[in-house]
Amino acid sequence: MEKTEKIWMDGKFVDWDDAKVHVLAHALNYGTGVFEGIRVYETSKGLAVFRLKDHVKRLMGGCKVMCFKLDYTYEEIFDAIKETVRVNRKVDYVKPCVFLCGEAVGLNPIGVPVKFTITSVHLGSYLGKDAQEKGASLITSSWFRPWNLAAPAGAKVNGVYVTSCLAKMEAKHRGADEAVMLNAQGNVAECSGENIFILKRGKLYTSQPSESILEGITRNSIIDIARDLGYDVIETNISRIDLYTADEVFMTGTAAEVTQVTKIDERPIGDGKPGKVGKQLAEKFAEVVRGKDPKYEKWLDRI
Ligand code: PPE
Repeated sequence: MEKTEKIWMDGKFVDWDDAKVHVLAHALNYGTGVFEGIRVYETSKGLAVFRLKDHVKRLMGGCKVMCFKLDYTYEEIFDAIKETVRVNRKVDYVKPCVFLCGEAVGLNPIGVPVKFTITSVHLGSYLGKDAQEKGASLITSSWFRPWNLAAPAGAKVNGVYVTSCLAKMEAKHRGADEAVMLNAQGNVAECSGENIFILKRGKLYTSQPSESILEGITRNSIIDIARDLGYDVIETNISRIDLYTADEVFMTGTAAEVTQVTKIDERPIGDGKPGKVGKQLAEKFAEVVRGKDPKYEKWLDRI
């Protein structure tokens, strides 16, 4: 990973190389952290953070789930993220992380000190230019998405991402770009770091929040954008067969943005080429995040 200049750590900016924690940090051993991923875009009026308010709210919600005591208000977090972008300038992705940094052996997280860091990086294309332009290939992972009773699937909790890492590795080992995970019911949940949509008979479908998904901010943006363009969008449960037989499939995520899927488990999706509706939505999304459509200006926070 290419270094950037400064990392915000508990209210102060430190150099990249000085942003360190102890090897016995509780979060390192037990995954007790909550994080976010936020995109920054160049617009004609300078840099803008996409849906920062929603990301801060989700981060704070995750801290509530984990019973982390945050010493910062919503406004302070909001400003600190903007300040981190301002200080580092050439970044396109921000990763705030609240985690238990105290040195501890033993699971009990109560009373273990919390650290709050904000890192910003240059991420570029998350799944690679090829997948973004020509469509991604997926496998169905043998790892299931941790369901709502087994893990806080709806919050971005660090430890929960072990399953995503295993699924992603499985995809790479099998020569695919990404993995889709099923849930306890055998329905389609989501990908390792993206939500999933299908197009069937002209309507869009995406897994509903009770299907053990992370309710993605990009997902919610695409639902709004698609409805504004006149599409029916239905949040429901989706089967593996629905995926294979869909006319189009695409993934959404802050990092992956809107990425079309052209192959799943060696089966071509539709005619095996990126679909028209996915393309339309990807293009519209690219416009919206760059401040080219005043209707969605409310989603941008200028730096
Ligand atoms: N599901 C999961 C499991 C997930 O991690 C993400 C974000 C999404 C759905 C989409 O959510 P949203 O970004 O709010 O639209 N995954 C992050 C990448 C994880 C990583 O650190 O790598 C992201 O896109 O930032």
